[in-house]
Amino acid sequence: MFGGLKAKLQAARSRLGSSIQTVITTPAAGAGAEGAQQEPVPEKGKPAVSPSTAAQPTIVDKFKVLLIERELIISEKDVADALAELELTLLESDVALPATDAIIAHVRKSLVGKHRRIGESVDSLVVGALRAALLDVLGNGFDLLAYIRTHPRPVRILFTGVNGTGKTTTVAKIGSYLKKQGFSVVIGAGDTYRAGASEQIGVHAERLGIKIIQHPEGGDPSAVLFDTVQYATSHKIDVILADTAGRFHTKANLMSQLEKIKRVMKPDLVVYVDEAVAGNDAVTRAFEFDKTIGADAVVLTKADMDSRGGAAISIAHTIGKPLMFIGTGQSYDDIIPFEPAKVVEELLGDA
Ligand SMILES: Nc1nc2c(ncn2[C@@H]2O[C@H](COP(=O)(O)OP(=O)(O)OP(=O)(O)O)[C@@H](O)[C@H]2O)c(=O)[nH]1
Ligand SMILES: [Mg+2]
Repeated sequence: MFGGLKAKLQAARSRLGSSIQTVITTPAAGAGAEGAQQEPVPEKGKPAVSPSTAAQPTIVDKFKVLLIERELIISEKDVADALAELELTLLESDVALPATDAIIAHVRKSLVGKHRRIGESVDSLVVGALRAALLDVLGNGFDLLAYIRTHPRPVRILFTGVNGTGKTTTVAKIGSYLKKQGFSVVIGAGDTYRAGASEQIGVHAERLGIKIIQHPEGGDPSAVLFDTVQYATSHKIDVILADTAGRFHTKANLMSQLEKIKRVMKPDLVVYVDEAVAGNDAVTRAFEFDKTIGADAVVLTKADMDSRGGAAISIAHTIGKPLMFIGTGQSYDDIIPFEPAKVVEELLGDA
């Protein structure tokens, strides 16, 4: 998952590290580490130590483990090239422009200026800056289990999004996940539009042993979901998962159908589902859906097929709504709650 982005971030990390290393070890570079980079002042009567005989930085000094023992001052200029490369890397990885700008600004703010971090290596300074910047744009995620535990039952969750992104599969996966966590679940087959859609979700529900409410194809999806709410209420079910037909936000009639579903079903959460592989398109569509119909959280599917990771990095920051789950395959267990700290450790880890 996001292997390409991980490799690129590793390269950016080394590049930033060596830019800072240059500040420490090269006398002429930047404002530099005061003292550490200055030529030794010759004592009166003694010859100056020639550069060739002065202690050269060892290989250990040059890489990662050089300790910053004095006040290090990194100027904007010292890291400008490395930051420009990082910016390009993020954009190439399909990280949306506002998220890229935020990451660069955060890293710059962390690195430029004075540092008095005795014993800290250059690499950990850089990793700390990247970690903080990524965590900043990733937000807090969304703890669905905590949400369900703290809200009146049945908790009503409506899934929306464009065609073929994995809504139905996600409904099944989340149904399975919640069942394993001990919650009772009912699925509403709200896609009465696409041929075979109701049958598709019916097969999932049967395999998972989850109750499903269905109407004949071509019926009003609001009516199906109304019945689903009635069933859940009378049977004291914890969670309603409502599937819907895929649609684009530009289709006014289909969006007004979704408005009607919302009025009738009164969802507690509207979850926008898109595929991580769509990159920037997913971010743009999520933004449009949120504007048109509203979205409380996002699920990104097909992360297993996405090397670039751009959508996952930028979607929460760009639309201002948390990423809740990531889909990582076609099996029911291939879904993971989105935990920003874990994702950042994975991206910046040495493995
Ligand atoms: N690799 C991978 N495939 C997935 C994932 N999630 C869904 N899929 C596949 O994507 C395809 C479409 O999934 P659906 O769940 O039918 O998508 P949908 O959004 O309900 O589609 P419509 O109802 O037609 O709009 C299926 O072949 C799924 O198996 C995922 O996380 N990883
Ligand atoms: Mg579907």
